[in-house]
Amino acid sequence: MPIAFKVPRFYPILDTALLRRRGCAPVLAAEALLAAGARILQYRHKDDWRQSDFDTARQIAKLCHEAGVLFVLNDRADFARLLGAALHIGQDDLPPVAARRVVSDEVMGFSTHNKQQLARANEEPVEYLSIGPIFPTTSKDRPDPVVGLDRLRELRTLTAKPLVAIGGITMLNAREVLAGGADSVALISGILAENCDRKSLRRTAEEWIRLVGVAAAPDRIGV
Ligand code: 3NM
Repeated sequence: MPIAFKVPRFYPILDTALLRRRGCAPVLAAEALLAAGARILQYRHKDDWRQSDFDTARQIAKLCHEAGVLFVLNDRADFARLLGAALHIGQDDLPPVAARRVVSDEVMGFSTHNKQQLARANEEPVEYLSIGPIFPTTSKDRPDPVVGLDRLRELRTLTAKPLVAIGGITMLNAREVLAGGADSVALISGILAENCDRKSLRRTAEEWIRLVGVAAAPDRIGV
């Protein structure tokens, strides 16, 4: 398992369902994000996987690999292994210990939504945790109850692992989320520009990077 993993502060997620609804091609969106300077990129496909979805993931994995950017696949340990990708799993996926046996040497992230889950997840063999939804979101089916900024500050103290905040994060609230103790902000709708052309997507990502920075947060000491 990689040690001392640091999660980049700007964590864009390409959600295939939202991209389709907005008429955005995932590979073009990935290219724009990489051109802007993203250092991590997740591919999230919640529908049944077709060969074309796997091919798209493979193309994006290759682009990330060439750019030295961490490519993260959501949910599917088997496909992550085939692509040499990092893996992000949720509470209803393969448990972390089992997933670790599939993607032995890759970075793994694990979603949590409340205090109990976060405390338990802290003991799991994963490199980073996520917590959310911080604010109301329309990008996830049946989201858990909103965590909010006050509880984020409280939950931060439960783990020294890198903590990614997700859910309803926008350019207006992102800095408060980081000030609340998150190491990174993960974004689905926030990375989409009004128009899905390469230039607009790149400009939006550049704006995000100017706002939150791209580098990983420094080590957290004494948590
Ligand atoms: N996971 P947006 S909230 C994928 O609570 C996801 O773990 C969440 O999308 C969690 O940035 C969420 O558009 C949706 O709000 C994030």
